[in-house]
Amino acid sequence: MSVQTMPLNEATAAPAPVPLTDSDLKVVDRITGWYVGISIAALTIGLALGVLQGLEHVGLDLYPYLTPIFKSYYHGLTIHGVLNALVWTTFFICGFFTFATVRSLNRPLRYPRLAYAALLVMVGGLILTGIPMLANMATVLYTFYPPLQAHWAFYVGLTLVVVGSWMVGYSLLFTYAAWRKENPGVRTPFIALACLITMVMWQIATLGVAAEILFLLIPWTLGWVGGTDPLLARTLFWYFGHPLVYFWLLPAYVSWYGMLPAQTGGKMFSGSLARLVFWLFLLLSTPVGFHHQYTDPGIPQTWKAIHMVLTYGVAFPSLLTAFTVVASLEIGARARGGKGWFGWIRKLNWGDPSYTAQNLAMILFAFGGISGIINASYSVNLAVHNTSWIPGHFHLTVGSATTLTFFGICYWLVPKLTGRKLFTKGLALAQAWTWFFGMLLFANGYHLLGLRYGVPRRTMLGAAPYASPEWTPFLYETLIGVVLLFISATLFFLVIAGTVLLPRKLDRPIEMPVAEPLDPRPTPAWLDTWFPWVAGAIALVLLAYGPMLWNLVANAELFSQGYQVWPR
Ligand code: HAS
Ligand code: CU
Repeated sequence: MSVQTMPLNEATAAPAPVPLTDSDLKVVDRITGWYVGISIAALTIGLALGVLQGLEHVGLDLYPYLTPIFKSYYHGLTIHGVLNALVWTTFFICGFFTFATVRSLNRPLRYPRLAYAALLVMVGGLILTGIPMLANMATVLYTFYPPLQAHWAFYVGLTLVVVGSWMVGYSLLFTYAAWRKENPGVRTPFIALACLITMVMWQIATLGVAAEILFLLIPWTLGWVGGTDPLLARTLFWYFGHPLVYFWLLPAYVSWYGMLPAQTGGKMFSGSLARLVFWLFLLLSTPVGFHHQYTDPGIPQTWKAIHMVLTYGVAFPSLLTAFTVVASLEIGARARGGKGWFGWIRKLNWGDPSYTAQNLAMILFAFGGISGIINASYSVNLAVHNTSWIPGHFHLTVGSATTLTFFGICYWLVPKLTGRKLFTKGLALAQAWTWFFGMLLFANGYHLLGLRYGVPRRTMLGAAPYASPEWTPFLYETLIGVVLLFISATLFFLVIAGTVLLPRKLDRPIEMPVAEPLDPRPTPAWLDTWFPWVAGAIALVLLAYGPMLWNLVANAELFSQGYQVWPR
């Protein structure tokens, strides 16, 4: 008996399930195609600027030669951060989730027009953000900390991108509600449940940045209020900023748990554990933001300590993931003849670029996770905060766990959406491996520079008068990493462009990979119940943020004027 089709309460009169037709699938594929296309276009520009930053750090500043377009290192750094960290991720995730949820529920979108409207709002927001950013009127980096002040359109555009992503979430939740009515008592399929939990977490998280932009930044840039309160703004930002990193990570987990085992002949080690991990992220992702503000004055140590403890709590579901996902892959490798304690690793599906990219992403994430756990310590953080250690950490996480996994997903999703063969397996494999080695060197160099020499982050190191010759070997290590990453990025665009443009039809249709659980029995009902988890998440946020936010709002002083300190 199939797990997902067994009604637990057959007496309930439910509306008949709505079948998923080819034309419904076309709608979803079209929407997904737009999101994925836009995300890759944004990444192209973003990665090119990353190369310029790497070169600047070894004293090769190319920005003076590019002045008609890119005015300075900081202009480039802003575009790099916004396009890679905010646009590539958010657009890709909205497309991937729409695709995966509909297929997982096996039901059409409840309101396709809402999904189209969401896409339009997000694109409108992107254009509005992009114009002042490209015009050097919003060189405020991707965290846009006040009192740095961007053009108002930058903030309004970002707000629209967030509102559009909410609409994507509503579109999926309405679809789920309709599915639930038609399938009372049936366990939600894992992939759909995991996407929906992530979207609900995103709704809670984005309240912080929405409040920051709407109540503080927009009135301030439009001159409606005399100034702003940087500490309150930073606190609202990081309320959002930490769960933002899990919004980047969890789609990779959807794939690692729900899809990747099937790509190497394995099974999901435990369906219950996989669900528990996602619920734990809903519960614990948000009330940890003060770990980004350990050095901020004005927030008492007690609150920082509480958030530290909760941060160690939210690392726990990732530790569970490390063990269970590896076990799921091992099942596949052993079924393919793998033997020994570690010998089975050779039998994983290393010939498939989609699989390989994601497995390499997981290995890099093991290192990125370790540096995260180091950051999380209140005392050790003081040694690494605002140093190049932090970009070392986040290039292994969002730049590898997320990005390399999304590349791997593209290697089956783009052929699926276009009906064309992947161009070519060999190049795509080379892409994954060059990213892996490039990022290892790049991140290792950055971690060491930050830890040993306190090399600052967000800084034009090539022009720093305090630069020391001791930095040089590590900077050259990062440069080799940058060159490999440049080769890798070029290969990625070649593979995608070749797949989309060359008329080489698929021999066989591709389906979304879906990993079956090892134990086919239904997971316990409490792992398919929203109320306690959502209520718990809200309660924890209120406890961990409520008193401090209340205090900051009650004592808010809109004293700070805006600054535009960047070179024009
Ligand atoms: Fe972080 C700063 C703490 C995870 C991203 N983080 C950042 C910033 C970014 C970022 C962008 O506590 C900079 C923000 C800025 O601009 O200022 N981070 C953590 C902790 C975790 C963590 C505790 N971060 C992430 C993820 C990110 C991300 C995920 C993006 C996707 N981070 C911090 C802190 C700061 C910070 C402080 C502030 C620093 C400062 O001073 O400013 C944890 O969630 C990590 C848990 C992960 C693990 C790893 C599990 C391993 C797995 C893979 C297993 C695979 C294996 C290989 C073993 C415990 C799941 C198998 C191999 C085979 C062959 C089969
Ligand atoms: Cu964080």
